[in-house]
Amino acid sequence: MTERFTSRGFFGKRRDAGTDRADRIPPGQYLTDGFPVLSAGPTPQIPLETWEFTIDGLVAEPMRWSWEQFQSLPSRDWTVDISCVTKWTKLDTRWHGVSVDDLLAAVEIDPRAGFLTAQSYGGYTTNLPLTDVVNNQAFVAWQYDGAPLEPPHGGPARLVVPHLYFWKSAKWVRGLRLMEKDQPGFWESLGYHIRGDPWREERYSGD
Ligand SMILES: Nc1nc2c(c(=O)[nH]1)N[C@H]1C(S)=C(S)[C@@H](COP(=O)(O)O)O[C@H]1N2
Ligand SMILES: [Mo]
Repeated sequence: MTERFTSRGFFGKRRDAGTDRADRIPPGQYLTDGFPVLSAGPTPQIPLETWEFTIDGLVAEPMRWSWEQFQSLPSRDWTVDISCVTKWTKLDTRWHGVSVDDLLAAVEIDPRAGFLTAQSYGGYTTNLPLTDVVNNQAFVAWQYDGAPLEPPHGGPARLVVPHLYFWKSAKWVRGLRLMEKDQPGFWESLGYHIRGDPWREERYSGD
């Protein structure tokens, strides 16, 4: 079902690890070694016994995983650079989790679906085109730097879409809803850019 996206070489373009660090910092950003916490509300407490992850919307049959089922999906380590619209960039962040490709492989996507909304425990949402989450560009992580992801940073699990501003990386993610049209999420409805590419400085709507 993802073959309509897979043969296009320009997705998932990765900056080489050998590149000078300066070349990895998007325009207007500064480097940080810290890991600031940015949350629009309180950190939700989600017991693993009740945690679940759902893919629904424009799919033949919605799919749902318990925590235990989710942990048994194929997962791997990821090392990625992240950039927040508040202007910090952090290089070589280390995560462990499952690719969105492997999650989408579990459902039959309606051909009309072109976008999705990531939905979080606590009510946060953010919208993404499907083309920005396939081909190993995005993953759902439950470990950061070799340890369980801390709740303030989105634990038990968060979406990570490293090539877009970090507001697209929904913390406490509980599912993906596939849609025909791009529907602005939380920050996007408040004037942030609909896509949020840091290399194009897509910070606010109109940029
Ligand atoms: N559920 C949820 N996800 C969220 C947010 C939020 O408020 N709620 N903030 C976003 C923003 S603006 C940023 S920059 C990053 C911050 O992640 P961090 O707190 O781990 O640095 O999470 C994003 N994901
Ligand atoms: Mo942010």
